[in-house]
Amino acid sequence: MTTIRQIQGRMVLDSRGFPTLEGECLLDDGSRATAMVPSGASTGEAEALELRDGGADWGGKGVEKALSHLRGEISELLTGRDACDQEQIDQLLCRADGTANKSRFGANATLAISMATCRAAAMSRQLPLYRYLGGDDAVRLPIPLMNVINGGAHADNAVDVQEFMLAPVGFDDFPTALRAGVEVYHVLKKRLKSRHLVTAVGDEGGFAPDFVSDELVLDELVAAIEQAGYTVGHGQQFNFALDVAASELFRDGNYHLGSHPEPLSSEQLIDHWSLLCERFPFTSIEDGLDEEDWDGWKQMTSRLSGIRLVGDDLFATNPQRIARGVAEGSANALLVKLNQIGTVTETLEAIRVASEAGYRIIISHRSGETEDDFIADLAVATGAGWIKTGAPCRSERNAKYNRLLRIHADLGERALMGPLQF
Ligand code: 2PG
Ligand code: MG
Repeated sequence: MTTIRQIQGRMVLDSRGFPTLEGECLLDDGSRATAMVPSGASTGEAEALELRDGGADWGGKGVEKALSHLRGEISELLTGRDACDQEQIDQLLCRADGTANKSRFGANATLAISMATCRAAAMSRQLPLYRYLGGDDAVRLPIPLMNVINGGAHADNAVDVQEFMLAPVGFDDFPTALRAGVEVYHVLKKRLKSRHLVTAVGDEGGFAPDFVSDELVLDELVAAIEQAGYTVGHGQQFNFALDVAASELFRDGNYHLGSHPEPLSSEQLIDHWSLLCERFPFTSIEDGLDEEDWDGWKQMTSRLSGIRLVGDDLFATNPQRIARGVAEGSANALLVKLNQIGTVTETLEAIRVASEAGYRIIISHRSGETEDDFIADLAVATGAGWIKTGAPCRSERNAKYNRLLRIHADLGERALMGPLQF
């Protein structure tokens, strides 16, 4: 009954107005599911390849090639297979693609169909996706890391750090944590407005005003949290998280920050994060150094051991890169993005490898998103305890928050909040 009868796909638009892929999977029992693939802007070098057409149409961002793989070879490969055997489906995709980074089919093609198949299987079993993937123990809602100030490659301002996130860590359940984050977001908007700062939003729904230093942004966030009636500090209701996306700042062996006149070495940049961590309560700093600065990462991980140092571009959700990090003591947390690796099974494998090494797991959106809410279910299914999915603004971001609200309601009294280990 869970045999795949038909595989289809189409082009749809993402939140930036660029083409992306939607996969569709129809099973013999009539279950039919779709899934849409997101797209990054600050992409890591080690990510699986997102296949784009090039040329003039859609500014080179068309997905016709990936779509033709999906409708042709992939459809032939998967029709007649059991959708409940996700591992086999994904293995077939990897083998038939035959490259290390999905560059033949395109990771957009493989992921679209990997996720759609997973959803169709869940539907056929009449289970919500989080329970299909995570079983009866999938009851843990994630703490949302809410990106309220955007900079770097995600905004047209002078802020170096790509994401300043609120971490509502001191709340008992997901709806309350979300509410607190939303209230702070709205207070922040009023405060920026009253100072005649720009309140237009960046790609992930955060504000993108011009601030001249990280400290000033964080001072502003402290003030907004307090004005909204909440507490901030270690052991309090709110902490902070950063995504530096430092690979975007790295050139010729040094880090170039707009807020510093001279380029900084790895060590100097670690000093900078270290000072910031003394002044402000951080739970995590993501991509604080370049994706190939492995020596720097080792140093940073031992120096800032009290903070979760998150590898995004560094690991690219790739089990092999994660294994290297574990062996070398680089980073102690993993950012998980399905489209960095290109199948559901490999994503779960990346989570497994990192979890077994005691790394914190953060499930993440991309800056280019769709209304697809797969990652909300994935966060609950894996009990990750953390999700990063932007500001509570723009429907492609809120789709994930709204899905988590529904899952919370579905779980009722069984719902738990946050990671098992902080
Ligand atoms: C990141 C992501 C998501 P992008 O760097 O973590 O916030 O951005 O999708 O552009 O890589
Ligand atoms: Mg990142």
